[in-house]
Amino acid sequence: MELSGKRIVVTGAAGFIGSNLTDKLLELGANVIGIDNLFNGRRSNLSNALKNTNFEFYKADVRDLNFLLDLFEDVNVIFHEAAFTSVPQSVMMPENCNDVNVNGIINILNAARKKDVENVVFASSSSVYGDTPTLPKKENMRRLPISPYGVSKLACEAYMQVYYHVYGIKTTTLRYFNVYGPRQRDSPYSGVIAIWLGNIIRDEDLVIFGDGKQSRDFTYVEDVLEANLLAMNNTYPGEIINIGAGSPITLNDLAHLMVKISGKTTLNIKHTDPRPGDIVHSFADISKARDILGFNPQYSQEQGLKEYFKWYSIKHNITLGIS
Ligand code: UD2
Repeated sequence: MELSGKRIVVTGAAGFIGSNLTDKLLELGANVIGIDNLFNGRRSNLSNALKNTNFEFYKADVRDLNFLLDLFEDVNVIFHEAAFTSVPQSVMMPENCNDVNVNGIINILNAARKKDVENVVFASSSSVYGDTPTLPKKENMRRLPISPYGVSKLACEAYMQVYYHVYGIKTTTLRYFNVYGPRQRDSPYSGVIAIWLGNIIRDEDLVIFGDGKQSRDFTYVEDVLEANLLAMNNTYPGEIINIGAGSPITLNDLAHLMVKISGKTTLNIKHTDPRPGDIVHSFADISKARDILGFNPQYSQEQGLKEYFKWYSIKHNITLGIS
C-alpha cells in the first residue's frame, strides 16, 4: 500500500497502538500528524517518527475542539486511538472516562464534518460486549458492558454510526480484542501480557487471578495495524467490525506459554482471588472483518509473543532464551 500524498491524523499517537500505527503509516509514505496529551502516551514511543520529516507532533487534547478544527485542514483520514483506556480506572473515575472518550469522539467527528475529512477510523473495544455468555462474539449480538469504560466505547460506536448516517462521514469502527505487543506499558492497569512480560524480566512469579480457566482472544498489534490500513478502503462505511486473532487461549495456557518462550522455566505460576467484574471468556468472530475488509490475521499467539519478546530483548539489550 502506497500512501504518499495522504495527510493522516493519528490521535493518541504517543500511545501503544497509536505510535505503532504512526510508524507504519510513515513507512508507507504518508504525511502523519500525531496528537497526544501525553497523559498515558510517551514521547519516547515516537523517537523514530520524530526523525521523519513527514511527521508533525502536537501535545494536545482531543477535547480541544478549536485545536482540532485547525488541525484537520486538508486531512484525508483520521485514526482515533486516543482514549481513557483502563477498565479499572474507569470504575474509579467514570466521569473522567466519559469526558475523554465520549466528548473526545464528538469533537473529532464534529471537526471532521466541518473540515470535510473523508474517513474516520475508531478504536473500540470488545469490552462493549460485557459478560454475555454467547461465544464467539458477533457484532450484531446484544451488548451489555459491565464497566464505565465499556459504556463509553459503546456510546462512541453509536456516534460513529450516526455521523455516517446523518452527515455522510465514512466511519469505520474496529472493535479490538485484547491487543498486545511492543510499547504496551507494564503497569497494574495494563494488559496481562505486558504485566507478565515485566514479571518474567524481573524473575518474579506470574499471578493468575482466579482458576485461570478464563480465556481471551489476544491479538498481536501488527494484525491490528493491518486492520486499520484495510479500514481506509472500507466500502461499507458506518459498520462496526471485530478485530481479533479469532483463536482464544486460557490464562493458564498463556502463562505456561510465556514461561516456555522466555526459557525461564523455574518461575512459578501462582493463583490468587478472581478479579471482581472479570469476564470469563471472550473471543471474536472475525468473519465480518474477513468479508468486508479482507482481514486475515497473521500472528498466532505463540508467534506474536515471540515477536514481542524479541523486540523487548533487543530494546533493553537483555538475553531471553526465546524458544
Ligand atoms: C478488557 C477488554 C479489552 C480492553 C482492555 C483494556 C474485555 C473482554 N476486554 O480486557 O478489550 O479494552 O480491557 O484494559 O472486556 N489477569 C491475571 N493476572 C494479571 C492480570 C490480569 O490473571 O496479573 C487476567 C484477568 O483477570 C483477565 C485476563 O487476565 O481474566 C485479561 O485481563 P486484562 O486486564 O489483560 O484484559 P481484559 O480482558 O480485562
